[in-house]
Amino acid sequence: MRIVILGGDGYLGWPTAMHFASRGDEVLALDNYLRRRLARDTQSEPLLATPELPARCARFAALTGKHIEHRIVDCAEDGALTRVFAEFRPDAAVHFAEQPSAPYSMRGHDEARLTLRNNIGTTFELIWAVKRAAPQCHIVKLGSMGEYGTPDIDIEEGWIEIAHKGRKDRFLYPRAGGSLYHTSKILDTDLLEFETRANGLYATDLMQGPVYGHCSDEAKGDETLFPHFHYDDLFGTVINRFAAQAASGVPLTVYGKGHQRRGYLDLRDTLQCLALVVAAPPPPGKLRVFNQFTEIFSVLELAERVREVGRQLGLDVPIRAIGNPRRERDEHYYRPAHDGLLKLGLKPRWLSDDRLASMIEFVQRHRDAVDRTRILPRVSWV
Ligand code: USQ
Repeated sequence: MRIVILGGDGYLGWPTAMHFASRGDEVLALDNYLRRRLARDTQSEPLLATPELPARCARFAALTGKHIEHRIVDCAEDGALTRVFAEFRPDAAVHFAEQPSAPYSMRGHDEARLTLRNNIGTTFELIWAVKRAAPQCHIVKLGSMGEYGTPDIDIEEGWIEIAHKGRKDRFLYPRAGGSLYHTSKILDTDLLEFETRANGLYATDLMQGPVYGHCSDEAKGDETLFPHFHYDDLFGTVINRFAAQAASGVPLTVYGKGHQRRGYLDLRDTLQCLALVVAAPPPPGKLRVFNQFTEIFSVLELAERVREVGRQLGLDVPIRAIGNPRRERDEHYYRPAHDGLLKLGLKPRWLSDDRLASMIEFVQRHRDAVDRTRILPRVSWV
């Protein structure tokens, strides 16, 4: 297949590019290095300085003989994607080209504005590129489980049937984001739903939970092919952060009581989900939604798992509850459905001690690069 990846330099985009290229697909990775720039601007650079796309693609080709084409392009720029799509004619477009951090989006006016403009702008341009240049192309957009918030009822997969005054209809599941970032994801889901319905497009939205892991199999252990590993408060997700904290002797930063529950998945399972979804496009005209996670944990359960694995590695890993910088419930009901991807064939990898140990050991090898000043939360929305 011909697969274009928007945000092909990112934590998920780069492993996705390697994954499809390894299978023999023709892959084009697009990126404008926005995430690298935002990380520099906020003193939140990843643990290792990852090579830019030309060097990564060359290294991957030398290691595997597989080719990843790349282009430095701003996906939100007027018409840029349409020009790329007219030339490349993708069968599928995987859309990661969004500002992905909730704390970054809550830092101030400029960060909120950038998040909103970039995330809606890239989705808008993608939809028009498909409409104008590749109408059969399957749009696979990364959504977020955080779009739903933590309602006091079961969360369905994207759609819910509502009975009201004796009549029934199906609607997008009600959503309530916990940050401006999550709200931007709600808006782009609504945009994609409308355009899919109005124009008979092929589209899937993946409501993904926080991802963990420092590498995917396709990197074959070569650290120059690992994705950006963020352990900072802005771009690091919680399990990666806890692994880095355990490795560098920083107490695990549990926000609030730590009872907040989320659905998590291994980076390698993100790749598995994408491959399954791309192989089975939905019928045209109706947005398909999957809830993309494999296991639910509370933050405290995660901290205890990391402490235990740290202990097995001979590390003393204290847990420190700190005031929650976010406005989120830490006691709540949480029962989201997630059958769709399992029915497509997903074989989940459960969070294992081995995976946690290899993440901690990875950070230990680069312990000197850890900057402790970027671990405690620097942004509060309370
Ligand atoms: N948390 C802590 N301590 C920390 C960091 C986080 O207790 O040091 C807590 C947070 O308060 C939250 C949970 O861990 O309750 C998850 O936080 P996170 O930073 O791992 O994830 P989040 O900000 O929600 O965002 C991440 C990705 C985002 C994706 C989202 C999926 O950055 O792109 O959309 O996960 S979800 O969380 O389901 O919305």
